[in-house]
Amino acid sequence: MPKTQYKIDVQRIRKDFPVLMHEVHPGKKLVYLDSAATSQKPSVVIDSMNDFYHRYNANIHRGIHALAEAATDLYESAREKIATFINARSSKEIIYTRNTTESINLVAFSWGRKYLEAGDVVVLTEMEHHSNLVPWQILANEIGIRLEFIPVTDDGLLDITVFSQLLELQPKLVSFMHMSNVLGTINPAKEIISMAHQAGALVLVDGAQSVPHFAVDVQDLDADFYAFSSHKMCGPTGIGILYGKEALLDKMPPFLGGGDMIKRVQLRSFVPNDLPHKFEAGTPAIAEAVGLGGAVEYLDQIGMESVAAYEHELTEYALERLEEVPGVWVFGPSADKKGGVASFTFDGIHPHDVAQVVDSDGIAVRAGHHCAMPLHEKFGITATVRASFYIYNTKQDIDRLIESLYKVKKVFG
Ligand code: 7TS
Repeated sequence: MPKTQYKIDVQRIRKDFPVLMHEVHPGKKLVYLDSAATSQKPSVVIDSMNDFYHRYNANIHRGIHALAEAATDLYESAREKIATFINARSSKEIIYTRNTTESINLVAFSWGRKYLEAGDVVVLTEMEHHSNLVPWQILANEIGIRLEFIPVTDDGLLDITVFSQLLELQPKLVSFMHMSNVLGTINPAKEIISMAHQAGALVLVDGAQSVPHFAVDVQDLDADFYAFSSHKMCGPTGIGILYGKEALLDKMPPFLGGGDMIKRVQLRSFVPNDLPHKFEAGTPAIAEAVGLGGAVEYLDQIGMESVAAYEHELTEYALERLEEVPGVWVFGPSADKKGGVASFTFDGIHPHDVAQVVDSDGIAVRAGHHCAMPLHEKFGITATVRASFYIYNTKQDIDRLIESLYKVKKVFG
């Protein structure tokens, strides 16, 4: 991330997140360093959902009554905000799903089953989250597609030389994470997409860790599909997004069948609805869409350039301070190539033990394989401790973590 000026008043931002005011153990105020798992929610998001249930609750796209129209307007205007946020050409290219996982499964199920045949190559990477591995493994078992992987180097980067060689296999699809949830690596998405396109492949990007943390422009990237989750970007759980180029989505068969995704149904046949509704079967997460719209507005007001620059400063500081602790080994590249994630091991101490001791100090970190077992295997470990940062974290939060790590050393050292 480039060094840019930012205009973030972190103390003011912290006041927007009610959960940060609470003590999680007596006398221990929460230090939340687990935003890569899920972010905290600002009051504007919580209030927008409460307001929806207090004043507008109705099902969408079906009633003619005033509330149904208001609910539909709110649901659709959130879609417009999301389209603008990632610079999609049209809100028809924004499909509401449940999360990143469902967005990727939608592409595998609908596009994959229509366009992939036995022997076709899909290129993934060794750093993927399970949600961008298992859907393709299911297709490999079912159809016989062949999976190839861009290797991860020792310093946590994708090996682009091997990627160019894999492109000689003429893959149908390349799918990779924009930012790693374990290493923090920000992958060179534009370069990978352009190389894949030159080789004739389509590209799906897992944006679960990128959209919340830096500006993403799907047109500039020229991504064919881009998946992300609301809950990691200040929005509620239960809703996610699949962006897809209209021409591609238009030709894809529906994912789930049922109400709302159809124009007409007869006993033995149906006519699918237009985009984006073709992919939204059944009553969707309406209040959650409203909440996500609020989250997008909130992030937009802070400015994604400022979010990225502030998190970069925190990450640099965290890596410096972690290096001071004897026995701590941080994975992934240097701060200039990564986002706000620091995963580490602590000599001879199990990550779960580390997490438990720091929790007693009110500090929330995650310990485990972070749904990236193959990546951990690659590094010869089964688990790491992960601290991840967002706009509401401070350097004092990191100081408290470091202090607590010295305590861990005392207990287990
Ligand atoms: N892709 C990446 C890069 C992720 O980090 C995650 C969630 C997902 C996909 C799946 O997102 P979901 O919203 O569908 O669950 N990552 C994590 C994590 O690192 N800790 O908890 C969830």
